[in-house]
Amino acid sequence: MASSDRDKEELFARLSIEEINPGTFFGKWTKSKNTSMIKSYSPIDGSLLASVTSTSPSDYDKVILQSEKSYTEWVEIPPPKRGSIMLKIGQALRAAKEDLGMLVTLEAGKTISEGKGEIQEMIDIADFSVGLSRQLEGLVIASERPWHRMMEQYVPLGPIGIISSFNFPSSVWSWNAFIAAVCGDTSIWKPSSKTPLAAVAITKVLSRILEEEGAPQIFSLVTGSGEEIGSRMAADRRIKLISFTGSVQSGKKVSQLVSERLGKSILELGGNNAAVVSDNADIDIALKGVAFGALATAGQRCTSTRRVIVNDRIYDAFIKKMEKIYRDLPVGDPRKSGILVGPLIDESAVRKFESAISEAKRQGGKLLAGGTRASINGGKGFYVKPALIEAKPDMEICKTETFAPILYVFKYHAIDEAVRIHNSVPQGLSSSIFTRDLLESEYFISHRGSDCGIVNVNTGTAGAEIGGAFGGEKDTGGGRESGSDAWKNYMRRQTITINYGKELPLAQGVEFKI
Ligand code: UN1
Repeated sequence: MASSDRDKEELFARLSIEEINPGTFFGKWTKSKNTSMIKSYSPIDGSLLASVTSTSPSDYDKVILQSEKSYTEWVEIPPPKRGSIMLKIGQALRAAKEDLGMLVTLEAGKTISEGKGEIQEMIDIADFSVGLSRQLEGLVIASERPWHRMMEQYVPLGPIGIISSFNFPSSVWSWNAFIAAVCGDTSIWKPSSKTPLAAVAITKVLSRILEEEGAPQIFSLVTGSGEEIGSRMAADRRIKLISFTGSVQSGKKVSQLVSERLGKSILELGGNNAAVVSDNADIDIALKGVAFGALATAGQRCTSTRRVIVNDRIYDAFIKKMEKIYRDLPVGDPRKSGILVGPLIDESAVRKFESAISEAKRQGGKLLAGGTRASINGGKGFYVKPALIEAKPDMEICKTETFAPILYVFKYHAIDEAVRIHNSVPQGLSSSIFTRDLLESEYFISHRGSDCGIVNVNTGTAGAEIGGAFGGEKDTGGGRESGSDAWKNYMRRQTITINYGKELPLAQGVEFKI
């Protein structure tokens, strides 16, 4: 446990993190001159962890040129060989799991278990990418013309850009970077300015493995604000795909810049996820699933449960139990064992939490538990007592995503009403129903049910495995990353027709005599 300055110093030494870190990597580390410093503060106690030099415009160009050059070498390595390098990367991450997990705890304020879980998620996607490296398959399609064959294959894109968010400072990047790597792409990472250290530490681990393997440096790093570097990347034609994780508002700007140049994008934007708790639910499972969904990462996940829709026959009993969970919640320093809710990322997140609660009250909501600042670590750090609010589904505040632990509770009578409430928000990432009734569960997962990209039964909205495609509909942006066939986003599709005959028959029976 990095409880003292000495522990922190030792951790930083093992991860080769300095007091002032270069924030630019393009095969070598560079501290850009005359640029602003990005200061990484720990939300645990507000202390300065270290600083990172942001990337200057001329160094940004060097990064792109190096990524393009690395691509020309990397793309010539057969995919299964790329996979065996990813195997080594997965092993290196296993070896560094404790240290990297602790860094995520220090920088993002996650509990120890969640910090390690985040590194495990990277290891999982590294393993997945190894298998995938031998399964980048295409199709053979029946041709309508004699002596013709049609095929479909996927070829690499080139350098791609990944703009990641503070709440998953490493794993969401790896969903993109590792899959793109076995597909043959190189990647340029711009992490959140709230969590640049995790990105520096991870890039150090990975660049060492690539060097040992004699592979080109395919994982580059740039740092700086979204407005500057993020927008530059989005508008840069040399970056074939932008994968963006963040707010709906920023996602719309990124999407406009990318589509202006007809580039590709993957958008993983906000969620406003709900759980339906039926009177047929196993109540203990439902309580745990809803609580984890609402409270993990202090409600700062895209997948966090923000609304719970409870059947009126069990409403009172369920809410009473939920209130007790909220009243007894261990909020505190996330390095301590037993703590379930750590701090929010910064002061502005606390302010947004407070103003959403006042707004909810103004719109008719009733605060059942929590909803105030919590004084931990002598008032330093950004802790709050998660809020449980009885509300009405049509309240405007319940349709917006506040990136903080606020759970709105609604009542329903019939399942179609629950689904209507569920789908009545602009966002569409994750959803869940707790029920042991097969008919209800089938209804919820059918086209009549949840309108989200992720639909769960008897497990909460948060905590997806890497094996499935991750992403959502409506304002969530429609992107898919991580498992399943999301790899296809990191390649371009070619439809190929081969004539191996002695004539030139035309499709659709068209005649053309010369
Ligand atoms: C996010 O919040 O951006 O499903 C990603 C989950 C995690 C990933 C969340 N595996 O909650």
